[in-house]
Amino acid sequence: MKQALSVAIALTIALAASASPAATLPPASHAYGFDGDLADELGGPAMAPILGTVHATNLRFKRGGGTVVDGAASAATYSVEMRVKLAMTGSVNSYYRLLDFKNRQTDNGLYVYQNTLVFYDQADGTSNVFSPDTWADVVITRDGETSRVVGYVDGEKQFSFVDTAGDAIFTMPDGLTTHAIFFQDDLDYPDENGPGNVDHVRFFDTVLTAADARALAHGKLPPNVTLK
Ligand SMILES: [Ca+2]
Ligand SMILES: [Ca+2]
Repeated sequence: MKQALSVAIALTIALAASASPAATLPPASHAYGFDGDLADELGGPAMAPILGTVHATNLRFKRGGGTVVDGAASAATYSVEMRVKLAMTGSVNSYYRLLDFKNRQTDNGLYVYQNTLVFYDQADGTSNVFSPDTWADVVITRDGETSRVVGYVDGEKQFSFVDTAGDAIFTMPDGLTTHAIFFQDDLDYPDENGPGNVDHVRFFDTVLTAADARALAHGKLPPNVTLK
């Protein structure tokens, strides 16, 4: 009886937890856990590392390297989440590329600069949210209807701007697929990058909310994702 009661209590607690109004994340469109391989958990195109090696739980890339995927991002309306650790982020007066949208043809894009999330040359985030060699959860969203781009670090909003220039629209170099390049810098104003690790990258075809970004930063998984 005592055992039956405890089972009943456990069931009640479980039901209460599942019925709580916690944020429900939208499903990811592509998910890369880098847990020993480069596959998209959701069956899409695989990542292709550049000067990078996949380890048991993450991908490690050298200075000048990163990882690239074609056909995973939707061009103008999307969210991208990445959990990243850069060896150096603010110790020198330099930019560190996080994401390139234009097939390396422009200096514009998403960087860390002096421990701050920056969308060059549109918007700067809060100072000193990154630390060298420390994991951070970065989310960028773009709404194709309003052109609004929002950036988050560890669930906190960093910047918001209207991307009338289209700097955050993923280009289609072959006219067919989008091209997302992580950590490797452009050819226009190059070499703004450094070594680091990426634990996972997730794409969404929707605009995540601040609550979604916070949930991801706290380790909540999208409903169709299992790899962290
Ligand atoms: Ca650059
Ligand atoms: Ca991982």
